[in-house]
Amino acid sequence: LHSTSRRQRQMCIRDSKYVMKRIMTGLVGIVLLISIIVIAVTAEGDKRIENDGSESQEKLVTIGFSQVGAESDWRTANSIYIKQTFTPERGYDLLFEDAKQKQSNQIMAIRRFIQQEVDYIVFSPVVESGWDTVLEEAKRAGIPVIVIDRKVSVRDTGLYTAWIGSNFYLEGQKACKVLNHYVEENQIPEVNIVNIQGTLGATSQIGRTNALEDAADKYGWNLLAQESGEYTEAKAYEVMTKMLKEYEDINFVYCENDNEAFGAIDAIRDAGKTVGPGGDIQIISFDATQEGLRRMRNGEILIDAECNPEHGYYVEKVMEQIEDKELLQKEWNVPEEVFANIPENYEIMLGGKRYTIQAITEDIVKQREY
Ligand code: GYE
Repeated sequence: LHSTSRRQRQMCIRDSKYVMKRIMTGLVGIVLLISIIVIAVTAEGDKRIENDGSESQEKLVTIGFSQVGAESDWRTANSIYIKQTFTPERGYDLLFEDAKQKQSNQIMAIRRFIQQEVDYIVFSPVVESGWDTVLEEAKRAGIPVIVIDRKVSVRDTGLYTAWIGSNFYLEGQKACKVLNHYVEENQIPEVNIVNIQGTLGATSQIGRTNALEDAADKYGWNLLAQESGEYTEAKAYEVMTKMLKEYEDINFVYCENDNEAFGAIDAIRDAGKTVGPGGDIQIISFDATQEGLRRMRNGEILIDAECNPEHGYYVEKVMEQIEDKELLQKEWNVPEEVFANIPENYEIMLGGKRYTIQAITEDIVKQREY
């Protein structure tokens, strides 16, 4: 019995050892399995966090944007449209730099963008010349350059991918044609016009000034004086004040943007003269900003050729074409209108094309965003 019981005990012990071993093996297995699952889940989680971080950063397209400055209402609107287009929510990281109207600041900004290895460089050049070197550097770095608003004049047009902006000469031609219409209708015997120019050397200045010079030749206007108002209200006030002292018989001022028009209007009034219907001097302007159109509605401005500042949409279109490796278009002209303080719309013909001159209304002023 004893031996039996011993054997039985031994068997029992063996059995329980066996059972224990099985349990232990099972436990180790479970622990191992749990550990593996925990490690796997954690790793997956980590990976997901990593992915979230890097993926969204990877996805953001970096744009280095060098803006001319903040010299005018038009410029402010242009900056707003760029900032509204290139937001992080829309997949962009916009590096916005204000050059304060200095080309040297723009060149420095572009060099910084190259160092930062941005995906695109977008800029509005303050003047046309002097860009070859820095654009060659961008090209060597393989960064596409999109020029907006004013143009660059470079030896090799391959130094930039595309340009988006206005036909400034056409804007000037339209304004002059409307002015001629006004002169004929009102039987004004003599046009004594002064020209407050934009920033000298800027494409917008060159186009608008050339259109006026050509129109003065064509229609026989006396172009009394030309001087830059640097696209600012303050400078235009100064220039107009000086011109009024020099010439007594000015009856038209051709300002190359709205802010210059505002400065000129103040100078005219401070000199004891009047603007608008029945007044001494009539104002021609460009941009058609909200304030410009409001002043037209008030009678202060006679003609305002619109300059469309909404470039963001087109910049994005160009980028899409670059991404798809199918750049269809190098030069993009934005659509624009002409407004005048007239009772009714009418049409003009220019280069075989028809353009509507819009009579200013309260609705047009209200609809204008900036
Ligand atoms: O008309 C003026 C701005 O180049 C089109 O620059 C741009 C001009 C715009 O300062 O208001």
